[in-house]
Amino acid sequence: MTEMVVHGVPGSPFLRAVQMGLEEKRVSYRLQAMGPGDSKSEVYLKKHPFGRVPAFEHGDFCLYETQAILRYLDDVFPEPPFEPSDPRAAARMNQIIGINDWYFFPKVSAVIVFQRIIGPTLLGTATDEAAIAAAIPLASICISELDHLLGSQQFLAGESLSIADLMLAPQLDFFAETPEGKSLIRETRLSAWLDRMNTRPSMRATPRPEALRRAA
Ligand SMILES: N[C@@H](CCC(=O)N[C@@H](CS)C(=O)NCC(=O)O)C(=O)O
Repeated sequence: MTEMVVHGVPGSPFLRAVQMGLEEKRVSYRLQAMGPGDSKSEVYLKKHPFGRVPAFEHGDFCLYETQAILRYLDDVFPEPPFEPSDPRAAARMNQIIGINDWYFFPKVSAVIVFQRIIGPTLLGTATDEAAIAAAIPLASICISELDHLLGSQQFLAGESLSIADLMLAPQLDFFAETPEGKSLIRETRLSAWLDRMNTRPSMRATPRPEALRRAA
């Protein structure tokens, strides 16, 4: 089979979402592990001109943007399906991906997880408490809305795993390492969903590096 390669910095939730997708499909792949600054290197920018991770290769086909990669995997390897056949469930999945990509990751997790864990642990920077405080209102909206959309379902877009779960589980698992994330998620149904996700072999096979697993 043509080799699949995923480039990324171990611990990145977007990278982990793609790795989980590959694990769920039981497809073998090679992880090309990068260091924190490598995403801006001349070589890597040829793969991903925006300098983000992950980047993906399937033979001579190169792709970036996590949801595009997961949708491609789902088209190439149909079982188990990652996209609900019911139009409303599929729309919910897409809505949740949008919440992650537009609100939760860039304005909440990238601020709070960076300030509490990545900066102090990997870069030796001090925590900016004001930046965290400014992100809390939107963090509350994100968590309460995701909890509402999950409702009593097993998975975010219904009764089976979808791209929404693959993208949100690594994000919320990392966010839950921060005191803010822990306290926001604790009383919601997302907490049990995250526990269920954490029992899946795809999450167990893709743990964050030890340094990023310590509670902030
Ligand atoms: N829209 C992109 C977002 C990817 C992204 O922002 N990844 C983060 C890591 S989780 C990143 O690359 N941060 C900058 C860096 O590592 O240099 C996707 O879906 O793949």
